[in-house]
Amino acid sequence: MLYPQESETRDVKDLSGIWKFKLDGVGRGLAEQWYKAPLADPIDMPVPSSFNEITPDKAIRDHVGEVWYERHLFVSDRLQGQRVCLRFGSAEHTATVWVNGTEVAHHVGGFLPFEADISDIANFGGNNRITVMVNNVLTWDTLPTGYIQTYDDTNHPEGFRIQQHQFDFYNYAGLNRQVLLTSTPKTYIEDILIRTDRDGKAGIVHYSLDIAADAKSFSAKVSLFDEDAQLVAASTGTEGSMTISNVRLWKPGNAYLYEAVVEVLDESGSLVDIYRLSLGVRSVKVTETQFLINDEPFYFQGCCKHEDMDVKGRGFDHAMLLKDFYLMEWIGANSTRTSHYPYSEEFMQLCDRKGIVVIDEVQAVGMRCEEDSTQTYNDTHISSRTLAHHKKLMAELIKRDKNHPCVVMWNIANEPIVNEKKAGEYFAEVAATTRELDPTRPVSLVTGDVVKPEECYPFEYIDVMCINRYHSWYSDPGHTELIEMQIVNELTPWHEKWHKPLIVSEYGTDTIAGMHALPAVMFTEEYQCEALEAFHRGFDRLPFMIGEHVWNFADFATKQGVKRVVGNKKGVFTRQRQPKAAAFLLRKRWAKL
Ligand code: GCB
Repeated sequence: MLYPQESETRDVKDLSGIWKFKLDGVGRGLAEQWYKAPLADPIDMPVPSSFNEITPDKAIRDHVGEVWYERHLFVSDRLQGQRVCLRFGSAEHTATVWVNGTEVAHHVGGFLPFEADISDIANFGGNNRITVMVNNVLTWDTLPTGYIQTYDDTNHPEGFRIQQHQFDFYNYAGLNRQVLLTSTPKTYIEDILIRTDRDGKAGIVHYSLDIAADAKSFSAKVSLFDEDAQLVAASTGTEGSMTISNVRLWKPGNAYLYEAVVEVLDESGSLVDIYRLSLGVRSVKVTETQFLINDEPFYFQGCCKHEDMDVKGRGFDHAMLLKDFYLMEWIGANSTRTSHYPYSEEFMQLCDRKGIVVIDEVQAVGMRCEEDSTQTYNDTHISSRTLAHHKKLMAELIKRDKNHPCVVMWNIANEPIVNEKKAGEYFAEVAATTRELDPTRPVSLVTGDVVKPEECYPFEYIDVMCINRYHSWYSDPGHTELIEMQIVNELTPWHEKWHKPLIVSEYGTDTIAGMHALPAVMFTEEYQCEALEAFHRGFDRLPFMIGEHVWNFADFATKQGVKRVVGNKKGVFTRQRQPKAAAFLLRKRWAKL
């Protein structure tokens, strides 16, 4: 799915602003057809933003179920005859959209974009009512997974229910990314697939175009420009290859981007549609002990992140986006993982431009059934329905992110239960689907489970092992002196079993900024530094390690619980993006690596 863009033939209107909003306390809006008329007694709500923390109302913050958004939109007469769409960057987690009372889209799966074609029903030259119902409920059939807990006792009022889930970030919901009104001609470039190769000093760019056509005859032309706007190659047709002699490669920390200008022309040679796509030429390969980008060994260094901030929750914000990039640059990060869901398209574009390498993770998180002893992979928990949804989300993610040079690997899940045989069968299928959709990138899976390597069944089907470890935190609390030995003793057998390279994809300690102790104790800044240093001594002894991602870039919100003090405090920056002592330590280490 192409990112919306303005061009000679396309328009984009940003619908960010204040929308109307209404909580659907007991879920009667659909039955009462709230989409048929303006919402009764709405309040104001910003878009994009999570709705949870905008008001002081606990009922809104903790709401489980449906919420409704509405706004009026003037659609210009000029757009008559165009393909006019509403495009949602992300609605968490399920959304239904109506325009003037008619349903135009339904999408399951937050974090990924979807659009609604309103060309045939929009009131051109007049006002239109957009109504969106967003549901934040997670079930065993959705990703992330979750379930609704209800109570049948005298300690809870009738109807009391909570959303249970086995993941460690706040279930912020709503219209979290921009909503846009887009228009293209009816014959338009629907999708572009770019794959790149190298041949000596030359770069080869293979392309294939999907053109949605309402006219039978058209021709396509692709021109490739370098960063100085010089034409370096060109081709015609909906499929082809172009050669760039003396190619400038896209490299980590040194990104070079070409621009493909794709044009569709009618029989008389007049322009019908035009789209400009940034692309980078680079290769990715995995050996038993190395991750090669452009045939050079690459070591992943950086932090995992979250889309998380005060007030807006997971709401998209340009200022925070850039703040985080400047801090990633300052700390010396060359990579990140989109833990635990696809990040905004704007984030991916910046990674392309700044040369930040990305492990792109789908929202397969919380895949654990720990409330009883039942197996996780069965028909009542993680079932064939979850698997079908998982594959659909992989397809949507790959469709969205396939052309980003920054994306070097697809991560198909974070910390699912791995030691059931059925986990092997489940992830064999997800990995196969992923490879079928994109044979050019390796596949990884993250485990945090301390099991015997041979009992991590999904690892048979992936290319890179990602392992999360919290020595001296969740195990042996207080004993940082054990970390180096445990890392070496524990990780070596994983490589001996699987002969695949390994990234420690999470390690860290909760740390309250400004808390100090000597000797160090848990939760102090000294303890975080001591632990990270000990991990690093271990990592430096393991030749099959290809990366270290600290958990986490910044403190972030979680659900409330006895293990969390106003959220997860494992950030090396605070939630307001101020450095803890560990940030300086990492900056020093990563400058040297
Ligand atoms: C993990 C999870 C991450 C948590 C982290 C922690 O293994 O992948 O989502 O936030 O541990 O801090 O416990």
